[in-house]
Order: sequence, then structure tokens, then C-alpha cells
Amino acid sequence: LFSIAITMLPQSTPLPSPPDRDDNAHKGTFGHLLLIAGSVSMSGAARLSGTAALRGGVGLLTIATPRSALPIVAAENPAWMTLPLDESEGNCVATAVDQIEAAWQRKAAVALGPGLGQTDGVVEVVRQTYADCPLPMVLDADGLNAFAKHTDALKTRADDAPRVLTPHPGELARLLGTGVGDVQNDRQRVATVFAAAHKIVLVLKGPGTIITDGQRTVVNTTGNSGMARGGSGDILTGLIAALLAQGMSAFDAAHLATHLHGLAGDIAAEKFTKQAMLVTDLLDCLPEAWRTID
Ligand code: NPW
Ligand code: AMP
Ligand code: MG
Repeated sequence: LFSIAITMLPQSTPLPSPPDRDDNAHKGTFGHLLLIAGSVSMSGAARLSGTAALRGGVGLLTIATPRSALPIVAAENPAWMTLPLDESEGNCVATAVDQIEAAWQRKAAVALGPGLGQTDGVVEVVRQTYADCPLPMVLDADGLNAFAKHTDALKTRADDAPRVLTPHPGELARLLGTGVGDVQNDRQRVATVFAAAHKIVLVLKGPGTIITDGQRTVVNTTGNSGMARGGSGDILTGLIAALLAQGMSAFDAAHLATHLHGLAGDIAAEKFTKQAMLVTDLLDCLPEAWRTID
């Protein structure tokens, strides 16, 4: 189990270069992202992820969300398109899989999970979309919960497409069917073994977020406890997905996005204090975070 060659890169591992913004570029150059997120009681998760994706530089964005959540999601930002998903009482149902499959044609990447809820319909939609979609994908929140104690299913997907999983320690514990303490007491080893076994990029969140593909591992140094508030993770998901849609590799997208996300948190804490900053301040501070690496 422990014979996997682990290359611990120093924390000074250079940040990957951001996607180039050529003078002659057009919106198609920067990819079309499909974000599948939200439910009637968690429309905010879709809005936060969506705004983060726009701040991540994506060219086009479509948000697929249950029909009853759609009006409030659509109203948040006029830049994105929306796709109403079949639902029951505000959560998507199994027939939404066909709508999602039609929607991923001609897209560059998919983000799946924030705020979807944990109904049987959601579990079915998530598992099938994960397995069948040949595009690079970020799986977060209820996307992860759909595989709780069924992590073998994470190994199989169309074309061996890239997958970035972004659990907080509670979500990784749920996936593994273990306790949060078991994850937190041995974060690097648990993360590395999980990533290698499932051939995915794992982003194990929290102070010192770990990004690993099982071979390479980076520990992020940006961020602060002002980010410990609902919605922070939904923003990270949108940011990673935007970079995937622009053609970055799964590992580099996760590395760069985690750095920028934490930096936006540090800038927000400086401006507004760790106590009073809002997750929407993270979104507003992302431009300043980008400026530091431009
Ligand atoms: P505790 O409470 O500390 O004992 P959940 P969620 C544990 C959506 N959101 N270290 C924690 O343990 C998300 O997208 C929507 C250790 C508890 O057991 C999801 O779809 C919002 N333990 C959905 O809500 C804004 C940790 O995990 C459990 C830990 C549920 O996501 C909010 C809590 O996690 C939210 O983003 C850590 N760092 N972090 C909206 N505006 O629409 C957590 N735990 O049950 O996965 O709940 O993360 O809130
Ligand atoms: P989530 O629990 O999915 O909303 O994700 C929370 C986000 O905030 C992750 O990106 C965490 O790394 C970040 N975060 C939460 N608490 C802290 C902390 N104490 N220090 C640094 N980052 C944090
Ligand atoms: Mg989360």
C-alpha cells in the first residue's frame, strides 16, 4: 500500500502559468463550462460557483440547475446561460441525466455537485454523469457525497477523463466511511493514497490544502480562517473548473486555483477582517489575486 513513489515537491514549487490571453482570442478560446449545481434550498452554491468561474476567465458558462431554482440563479449574473433540470421538490431527478448529456456536447469542462442535495435522484444523476462524461470534471460537495462508501465507482469514467475531487475533511471521511480524525491525523498520506488508487487529482481542503495526483503533491500556503464560512468551497470549485475549461491540466488547474482562492481570502481578510469578510468578498478580491501573478 505504501510502496507508491511519492514525490514531495517543495512548497516553493513554481505556480503553473495561467492560461494565455492572446490579443486575438475570442470567447471560444477560453472554453464553455457546464456547471451542474444548486437546488431549491441551495441556489447560492450555484451562484457562488458560477461567479467564481467567470472570475476564473472562462469564455462561456451554462449553469444547469433544478427548474425551481433557475429564476434566482439566472438573475444573479446576466453573463451565464441556464438549463432547467427535471426535478422533484427542488432537487434534480434521474431523467435530468439525459438533459445533462445533451448539454455537455461542445463543452470544454464540467463542474458537478455544489448545492445539489443528497436525494436518490441526485445520486443517480451524479454517478451516471461522472461515469459517462468524457470531459475534464471537478467533483465537489454533493457530487462527492453521491459516492460515499462507493469510491470504487470513481475509477471508471469515459475516456479516462481527468477528474479533480475537492473534499473538505468531512467529505473525504464520508467517502471513505471513516472518521474525520482518521483523515486529519494523516492528511498527506490519506490524500496521496486515495488519489493514486482512483487516478484522480485530490484537493484535500482546509488550512494547508493538499493537491495531489498520487505522484506529485503540493501543500498550499495561502488562505486563512476567515474563509471558514459556508460557500468558500463552492467558489473554489468554479475557479478550478474555469481553468480546466481553458485547457489547463487537472493538477495545474487545481494548484493555481487553490493558490488564487486562498490569496483572495488573504486580501479579503486584510480589507474586511477575518471576522467580517463575506464569501462574496472572496469573489470581489479575485481580480486583485490574479494581478499578483500576472
Ligand atoms: P463538524 O460539524 O465539525 O463536526 P457537510 P457542507 C465536517 C452546500 N452549500 N474539518 C463537519 O463536522 C454545499 O455545496 C451551500 C473537519 C460536518 O460533519 C453542499 O452541497 C451553500 N470536519 C452542502 O451545502 C453554502 C469538517 O463535515 C460536515 C470540515 C453541504 O455542504 C454552504 C459538514 O460538511 C454550502 O457550501 C473540516 N474542515 N468541514 C449555499 N449558499 O447554497 C466540514 N467538516 O455536511 O458536507 O456540509 O460542507 O455545508
Ligand atoms: P467548503 O468546506 O467546501 O466550503 O470549503 C472551505 C474552503 O475554505 C476550502 O477551500 C478551505 O481550504 C478553506 N478554509 C476553510 N477553513 C480554512 C482555514 N482555517 N484556513 C485556510 N483555509 C480555510
Ligand atoms: Mg463545500
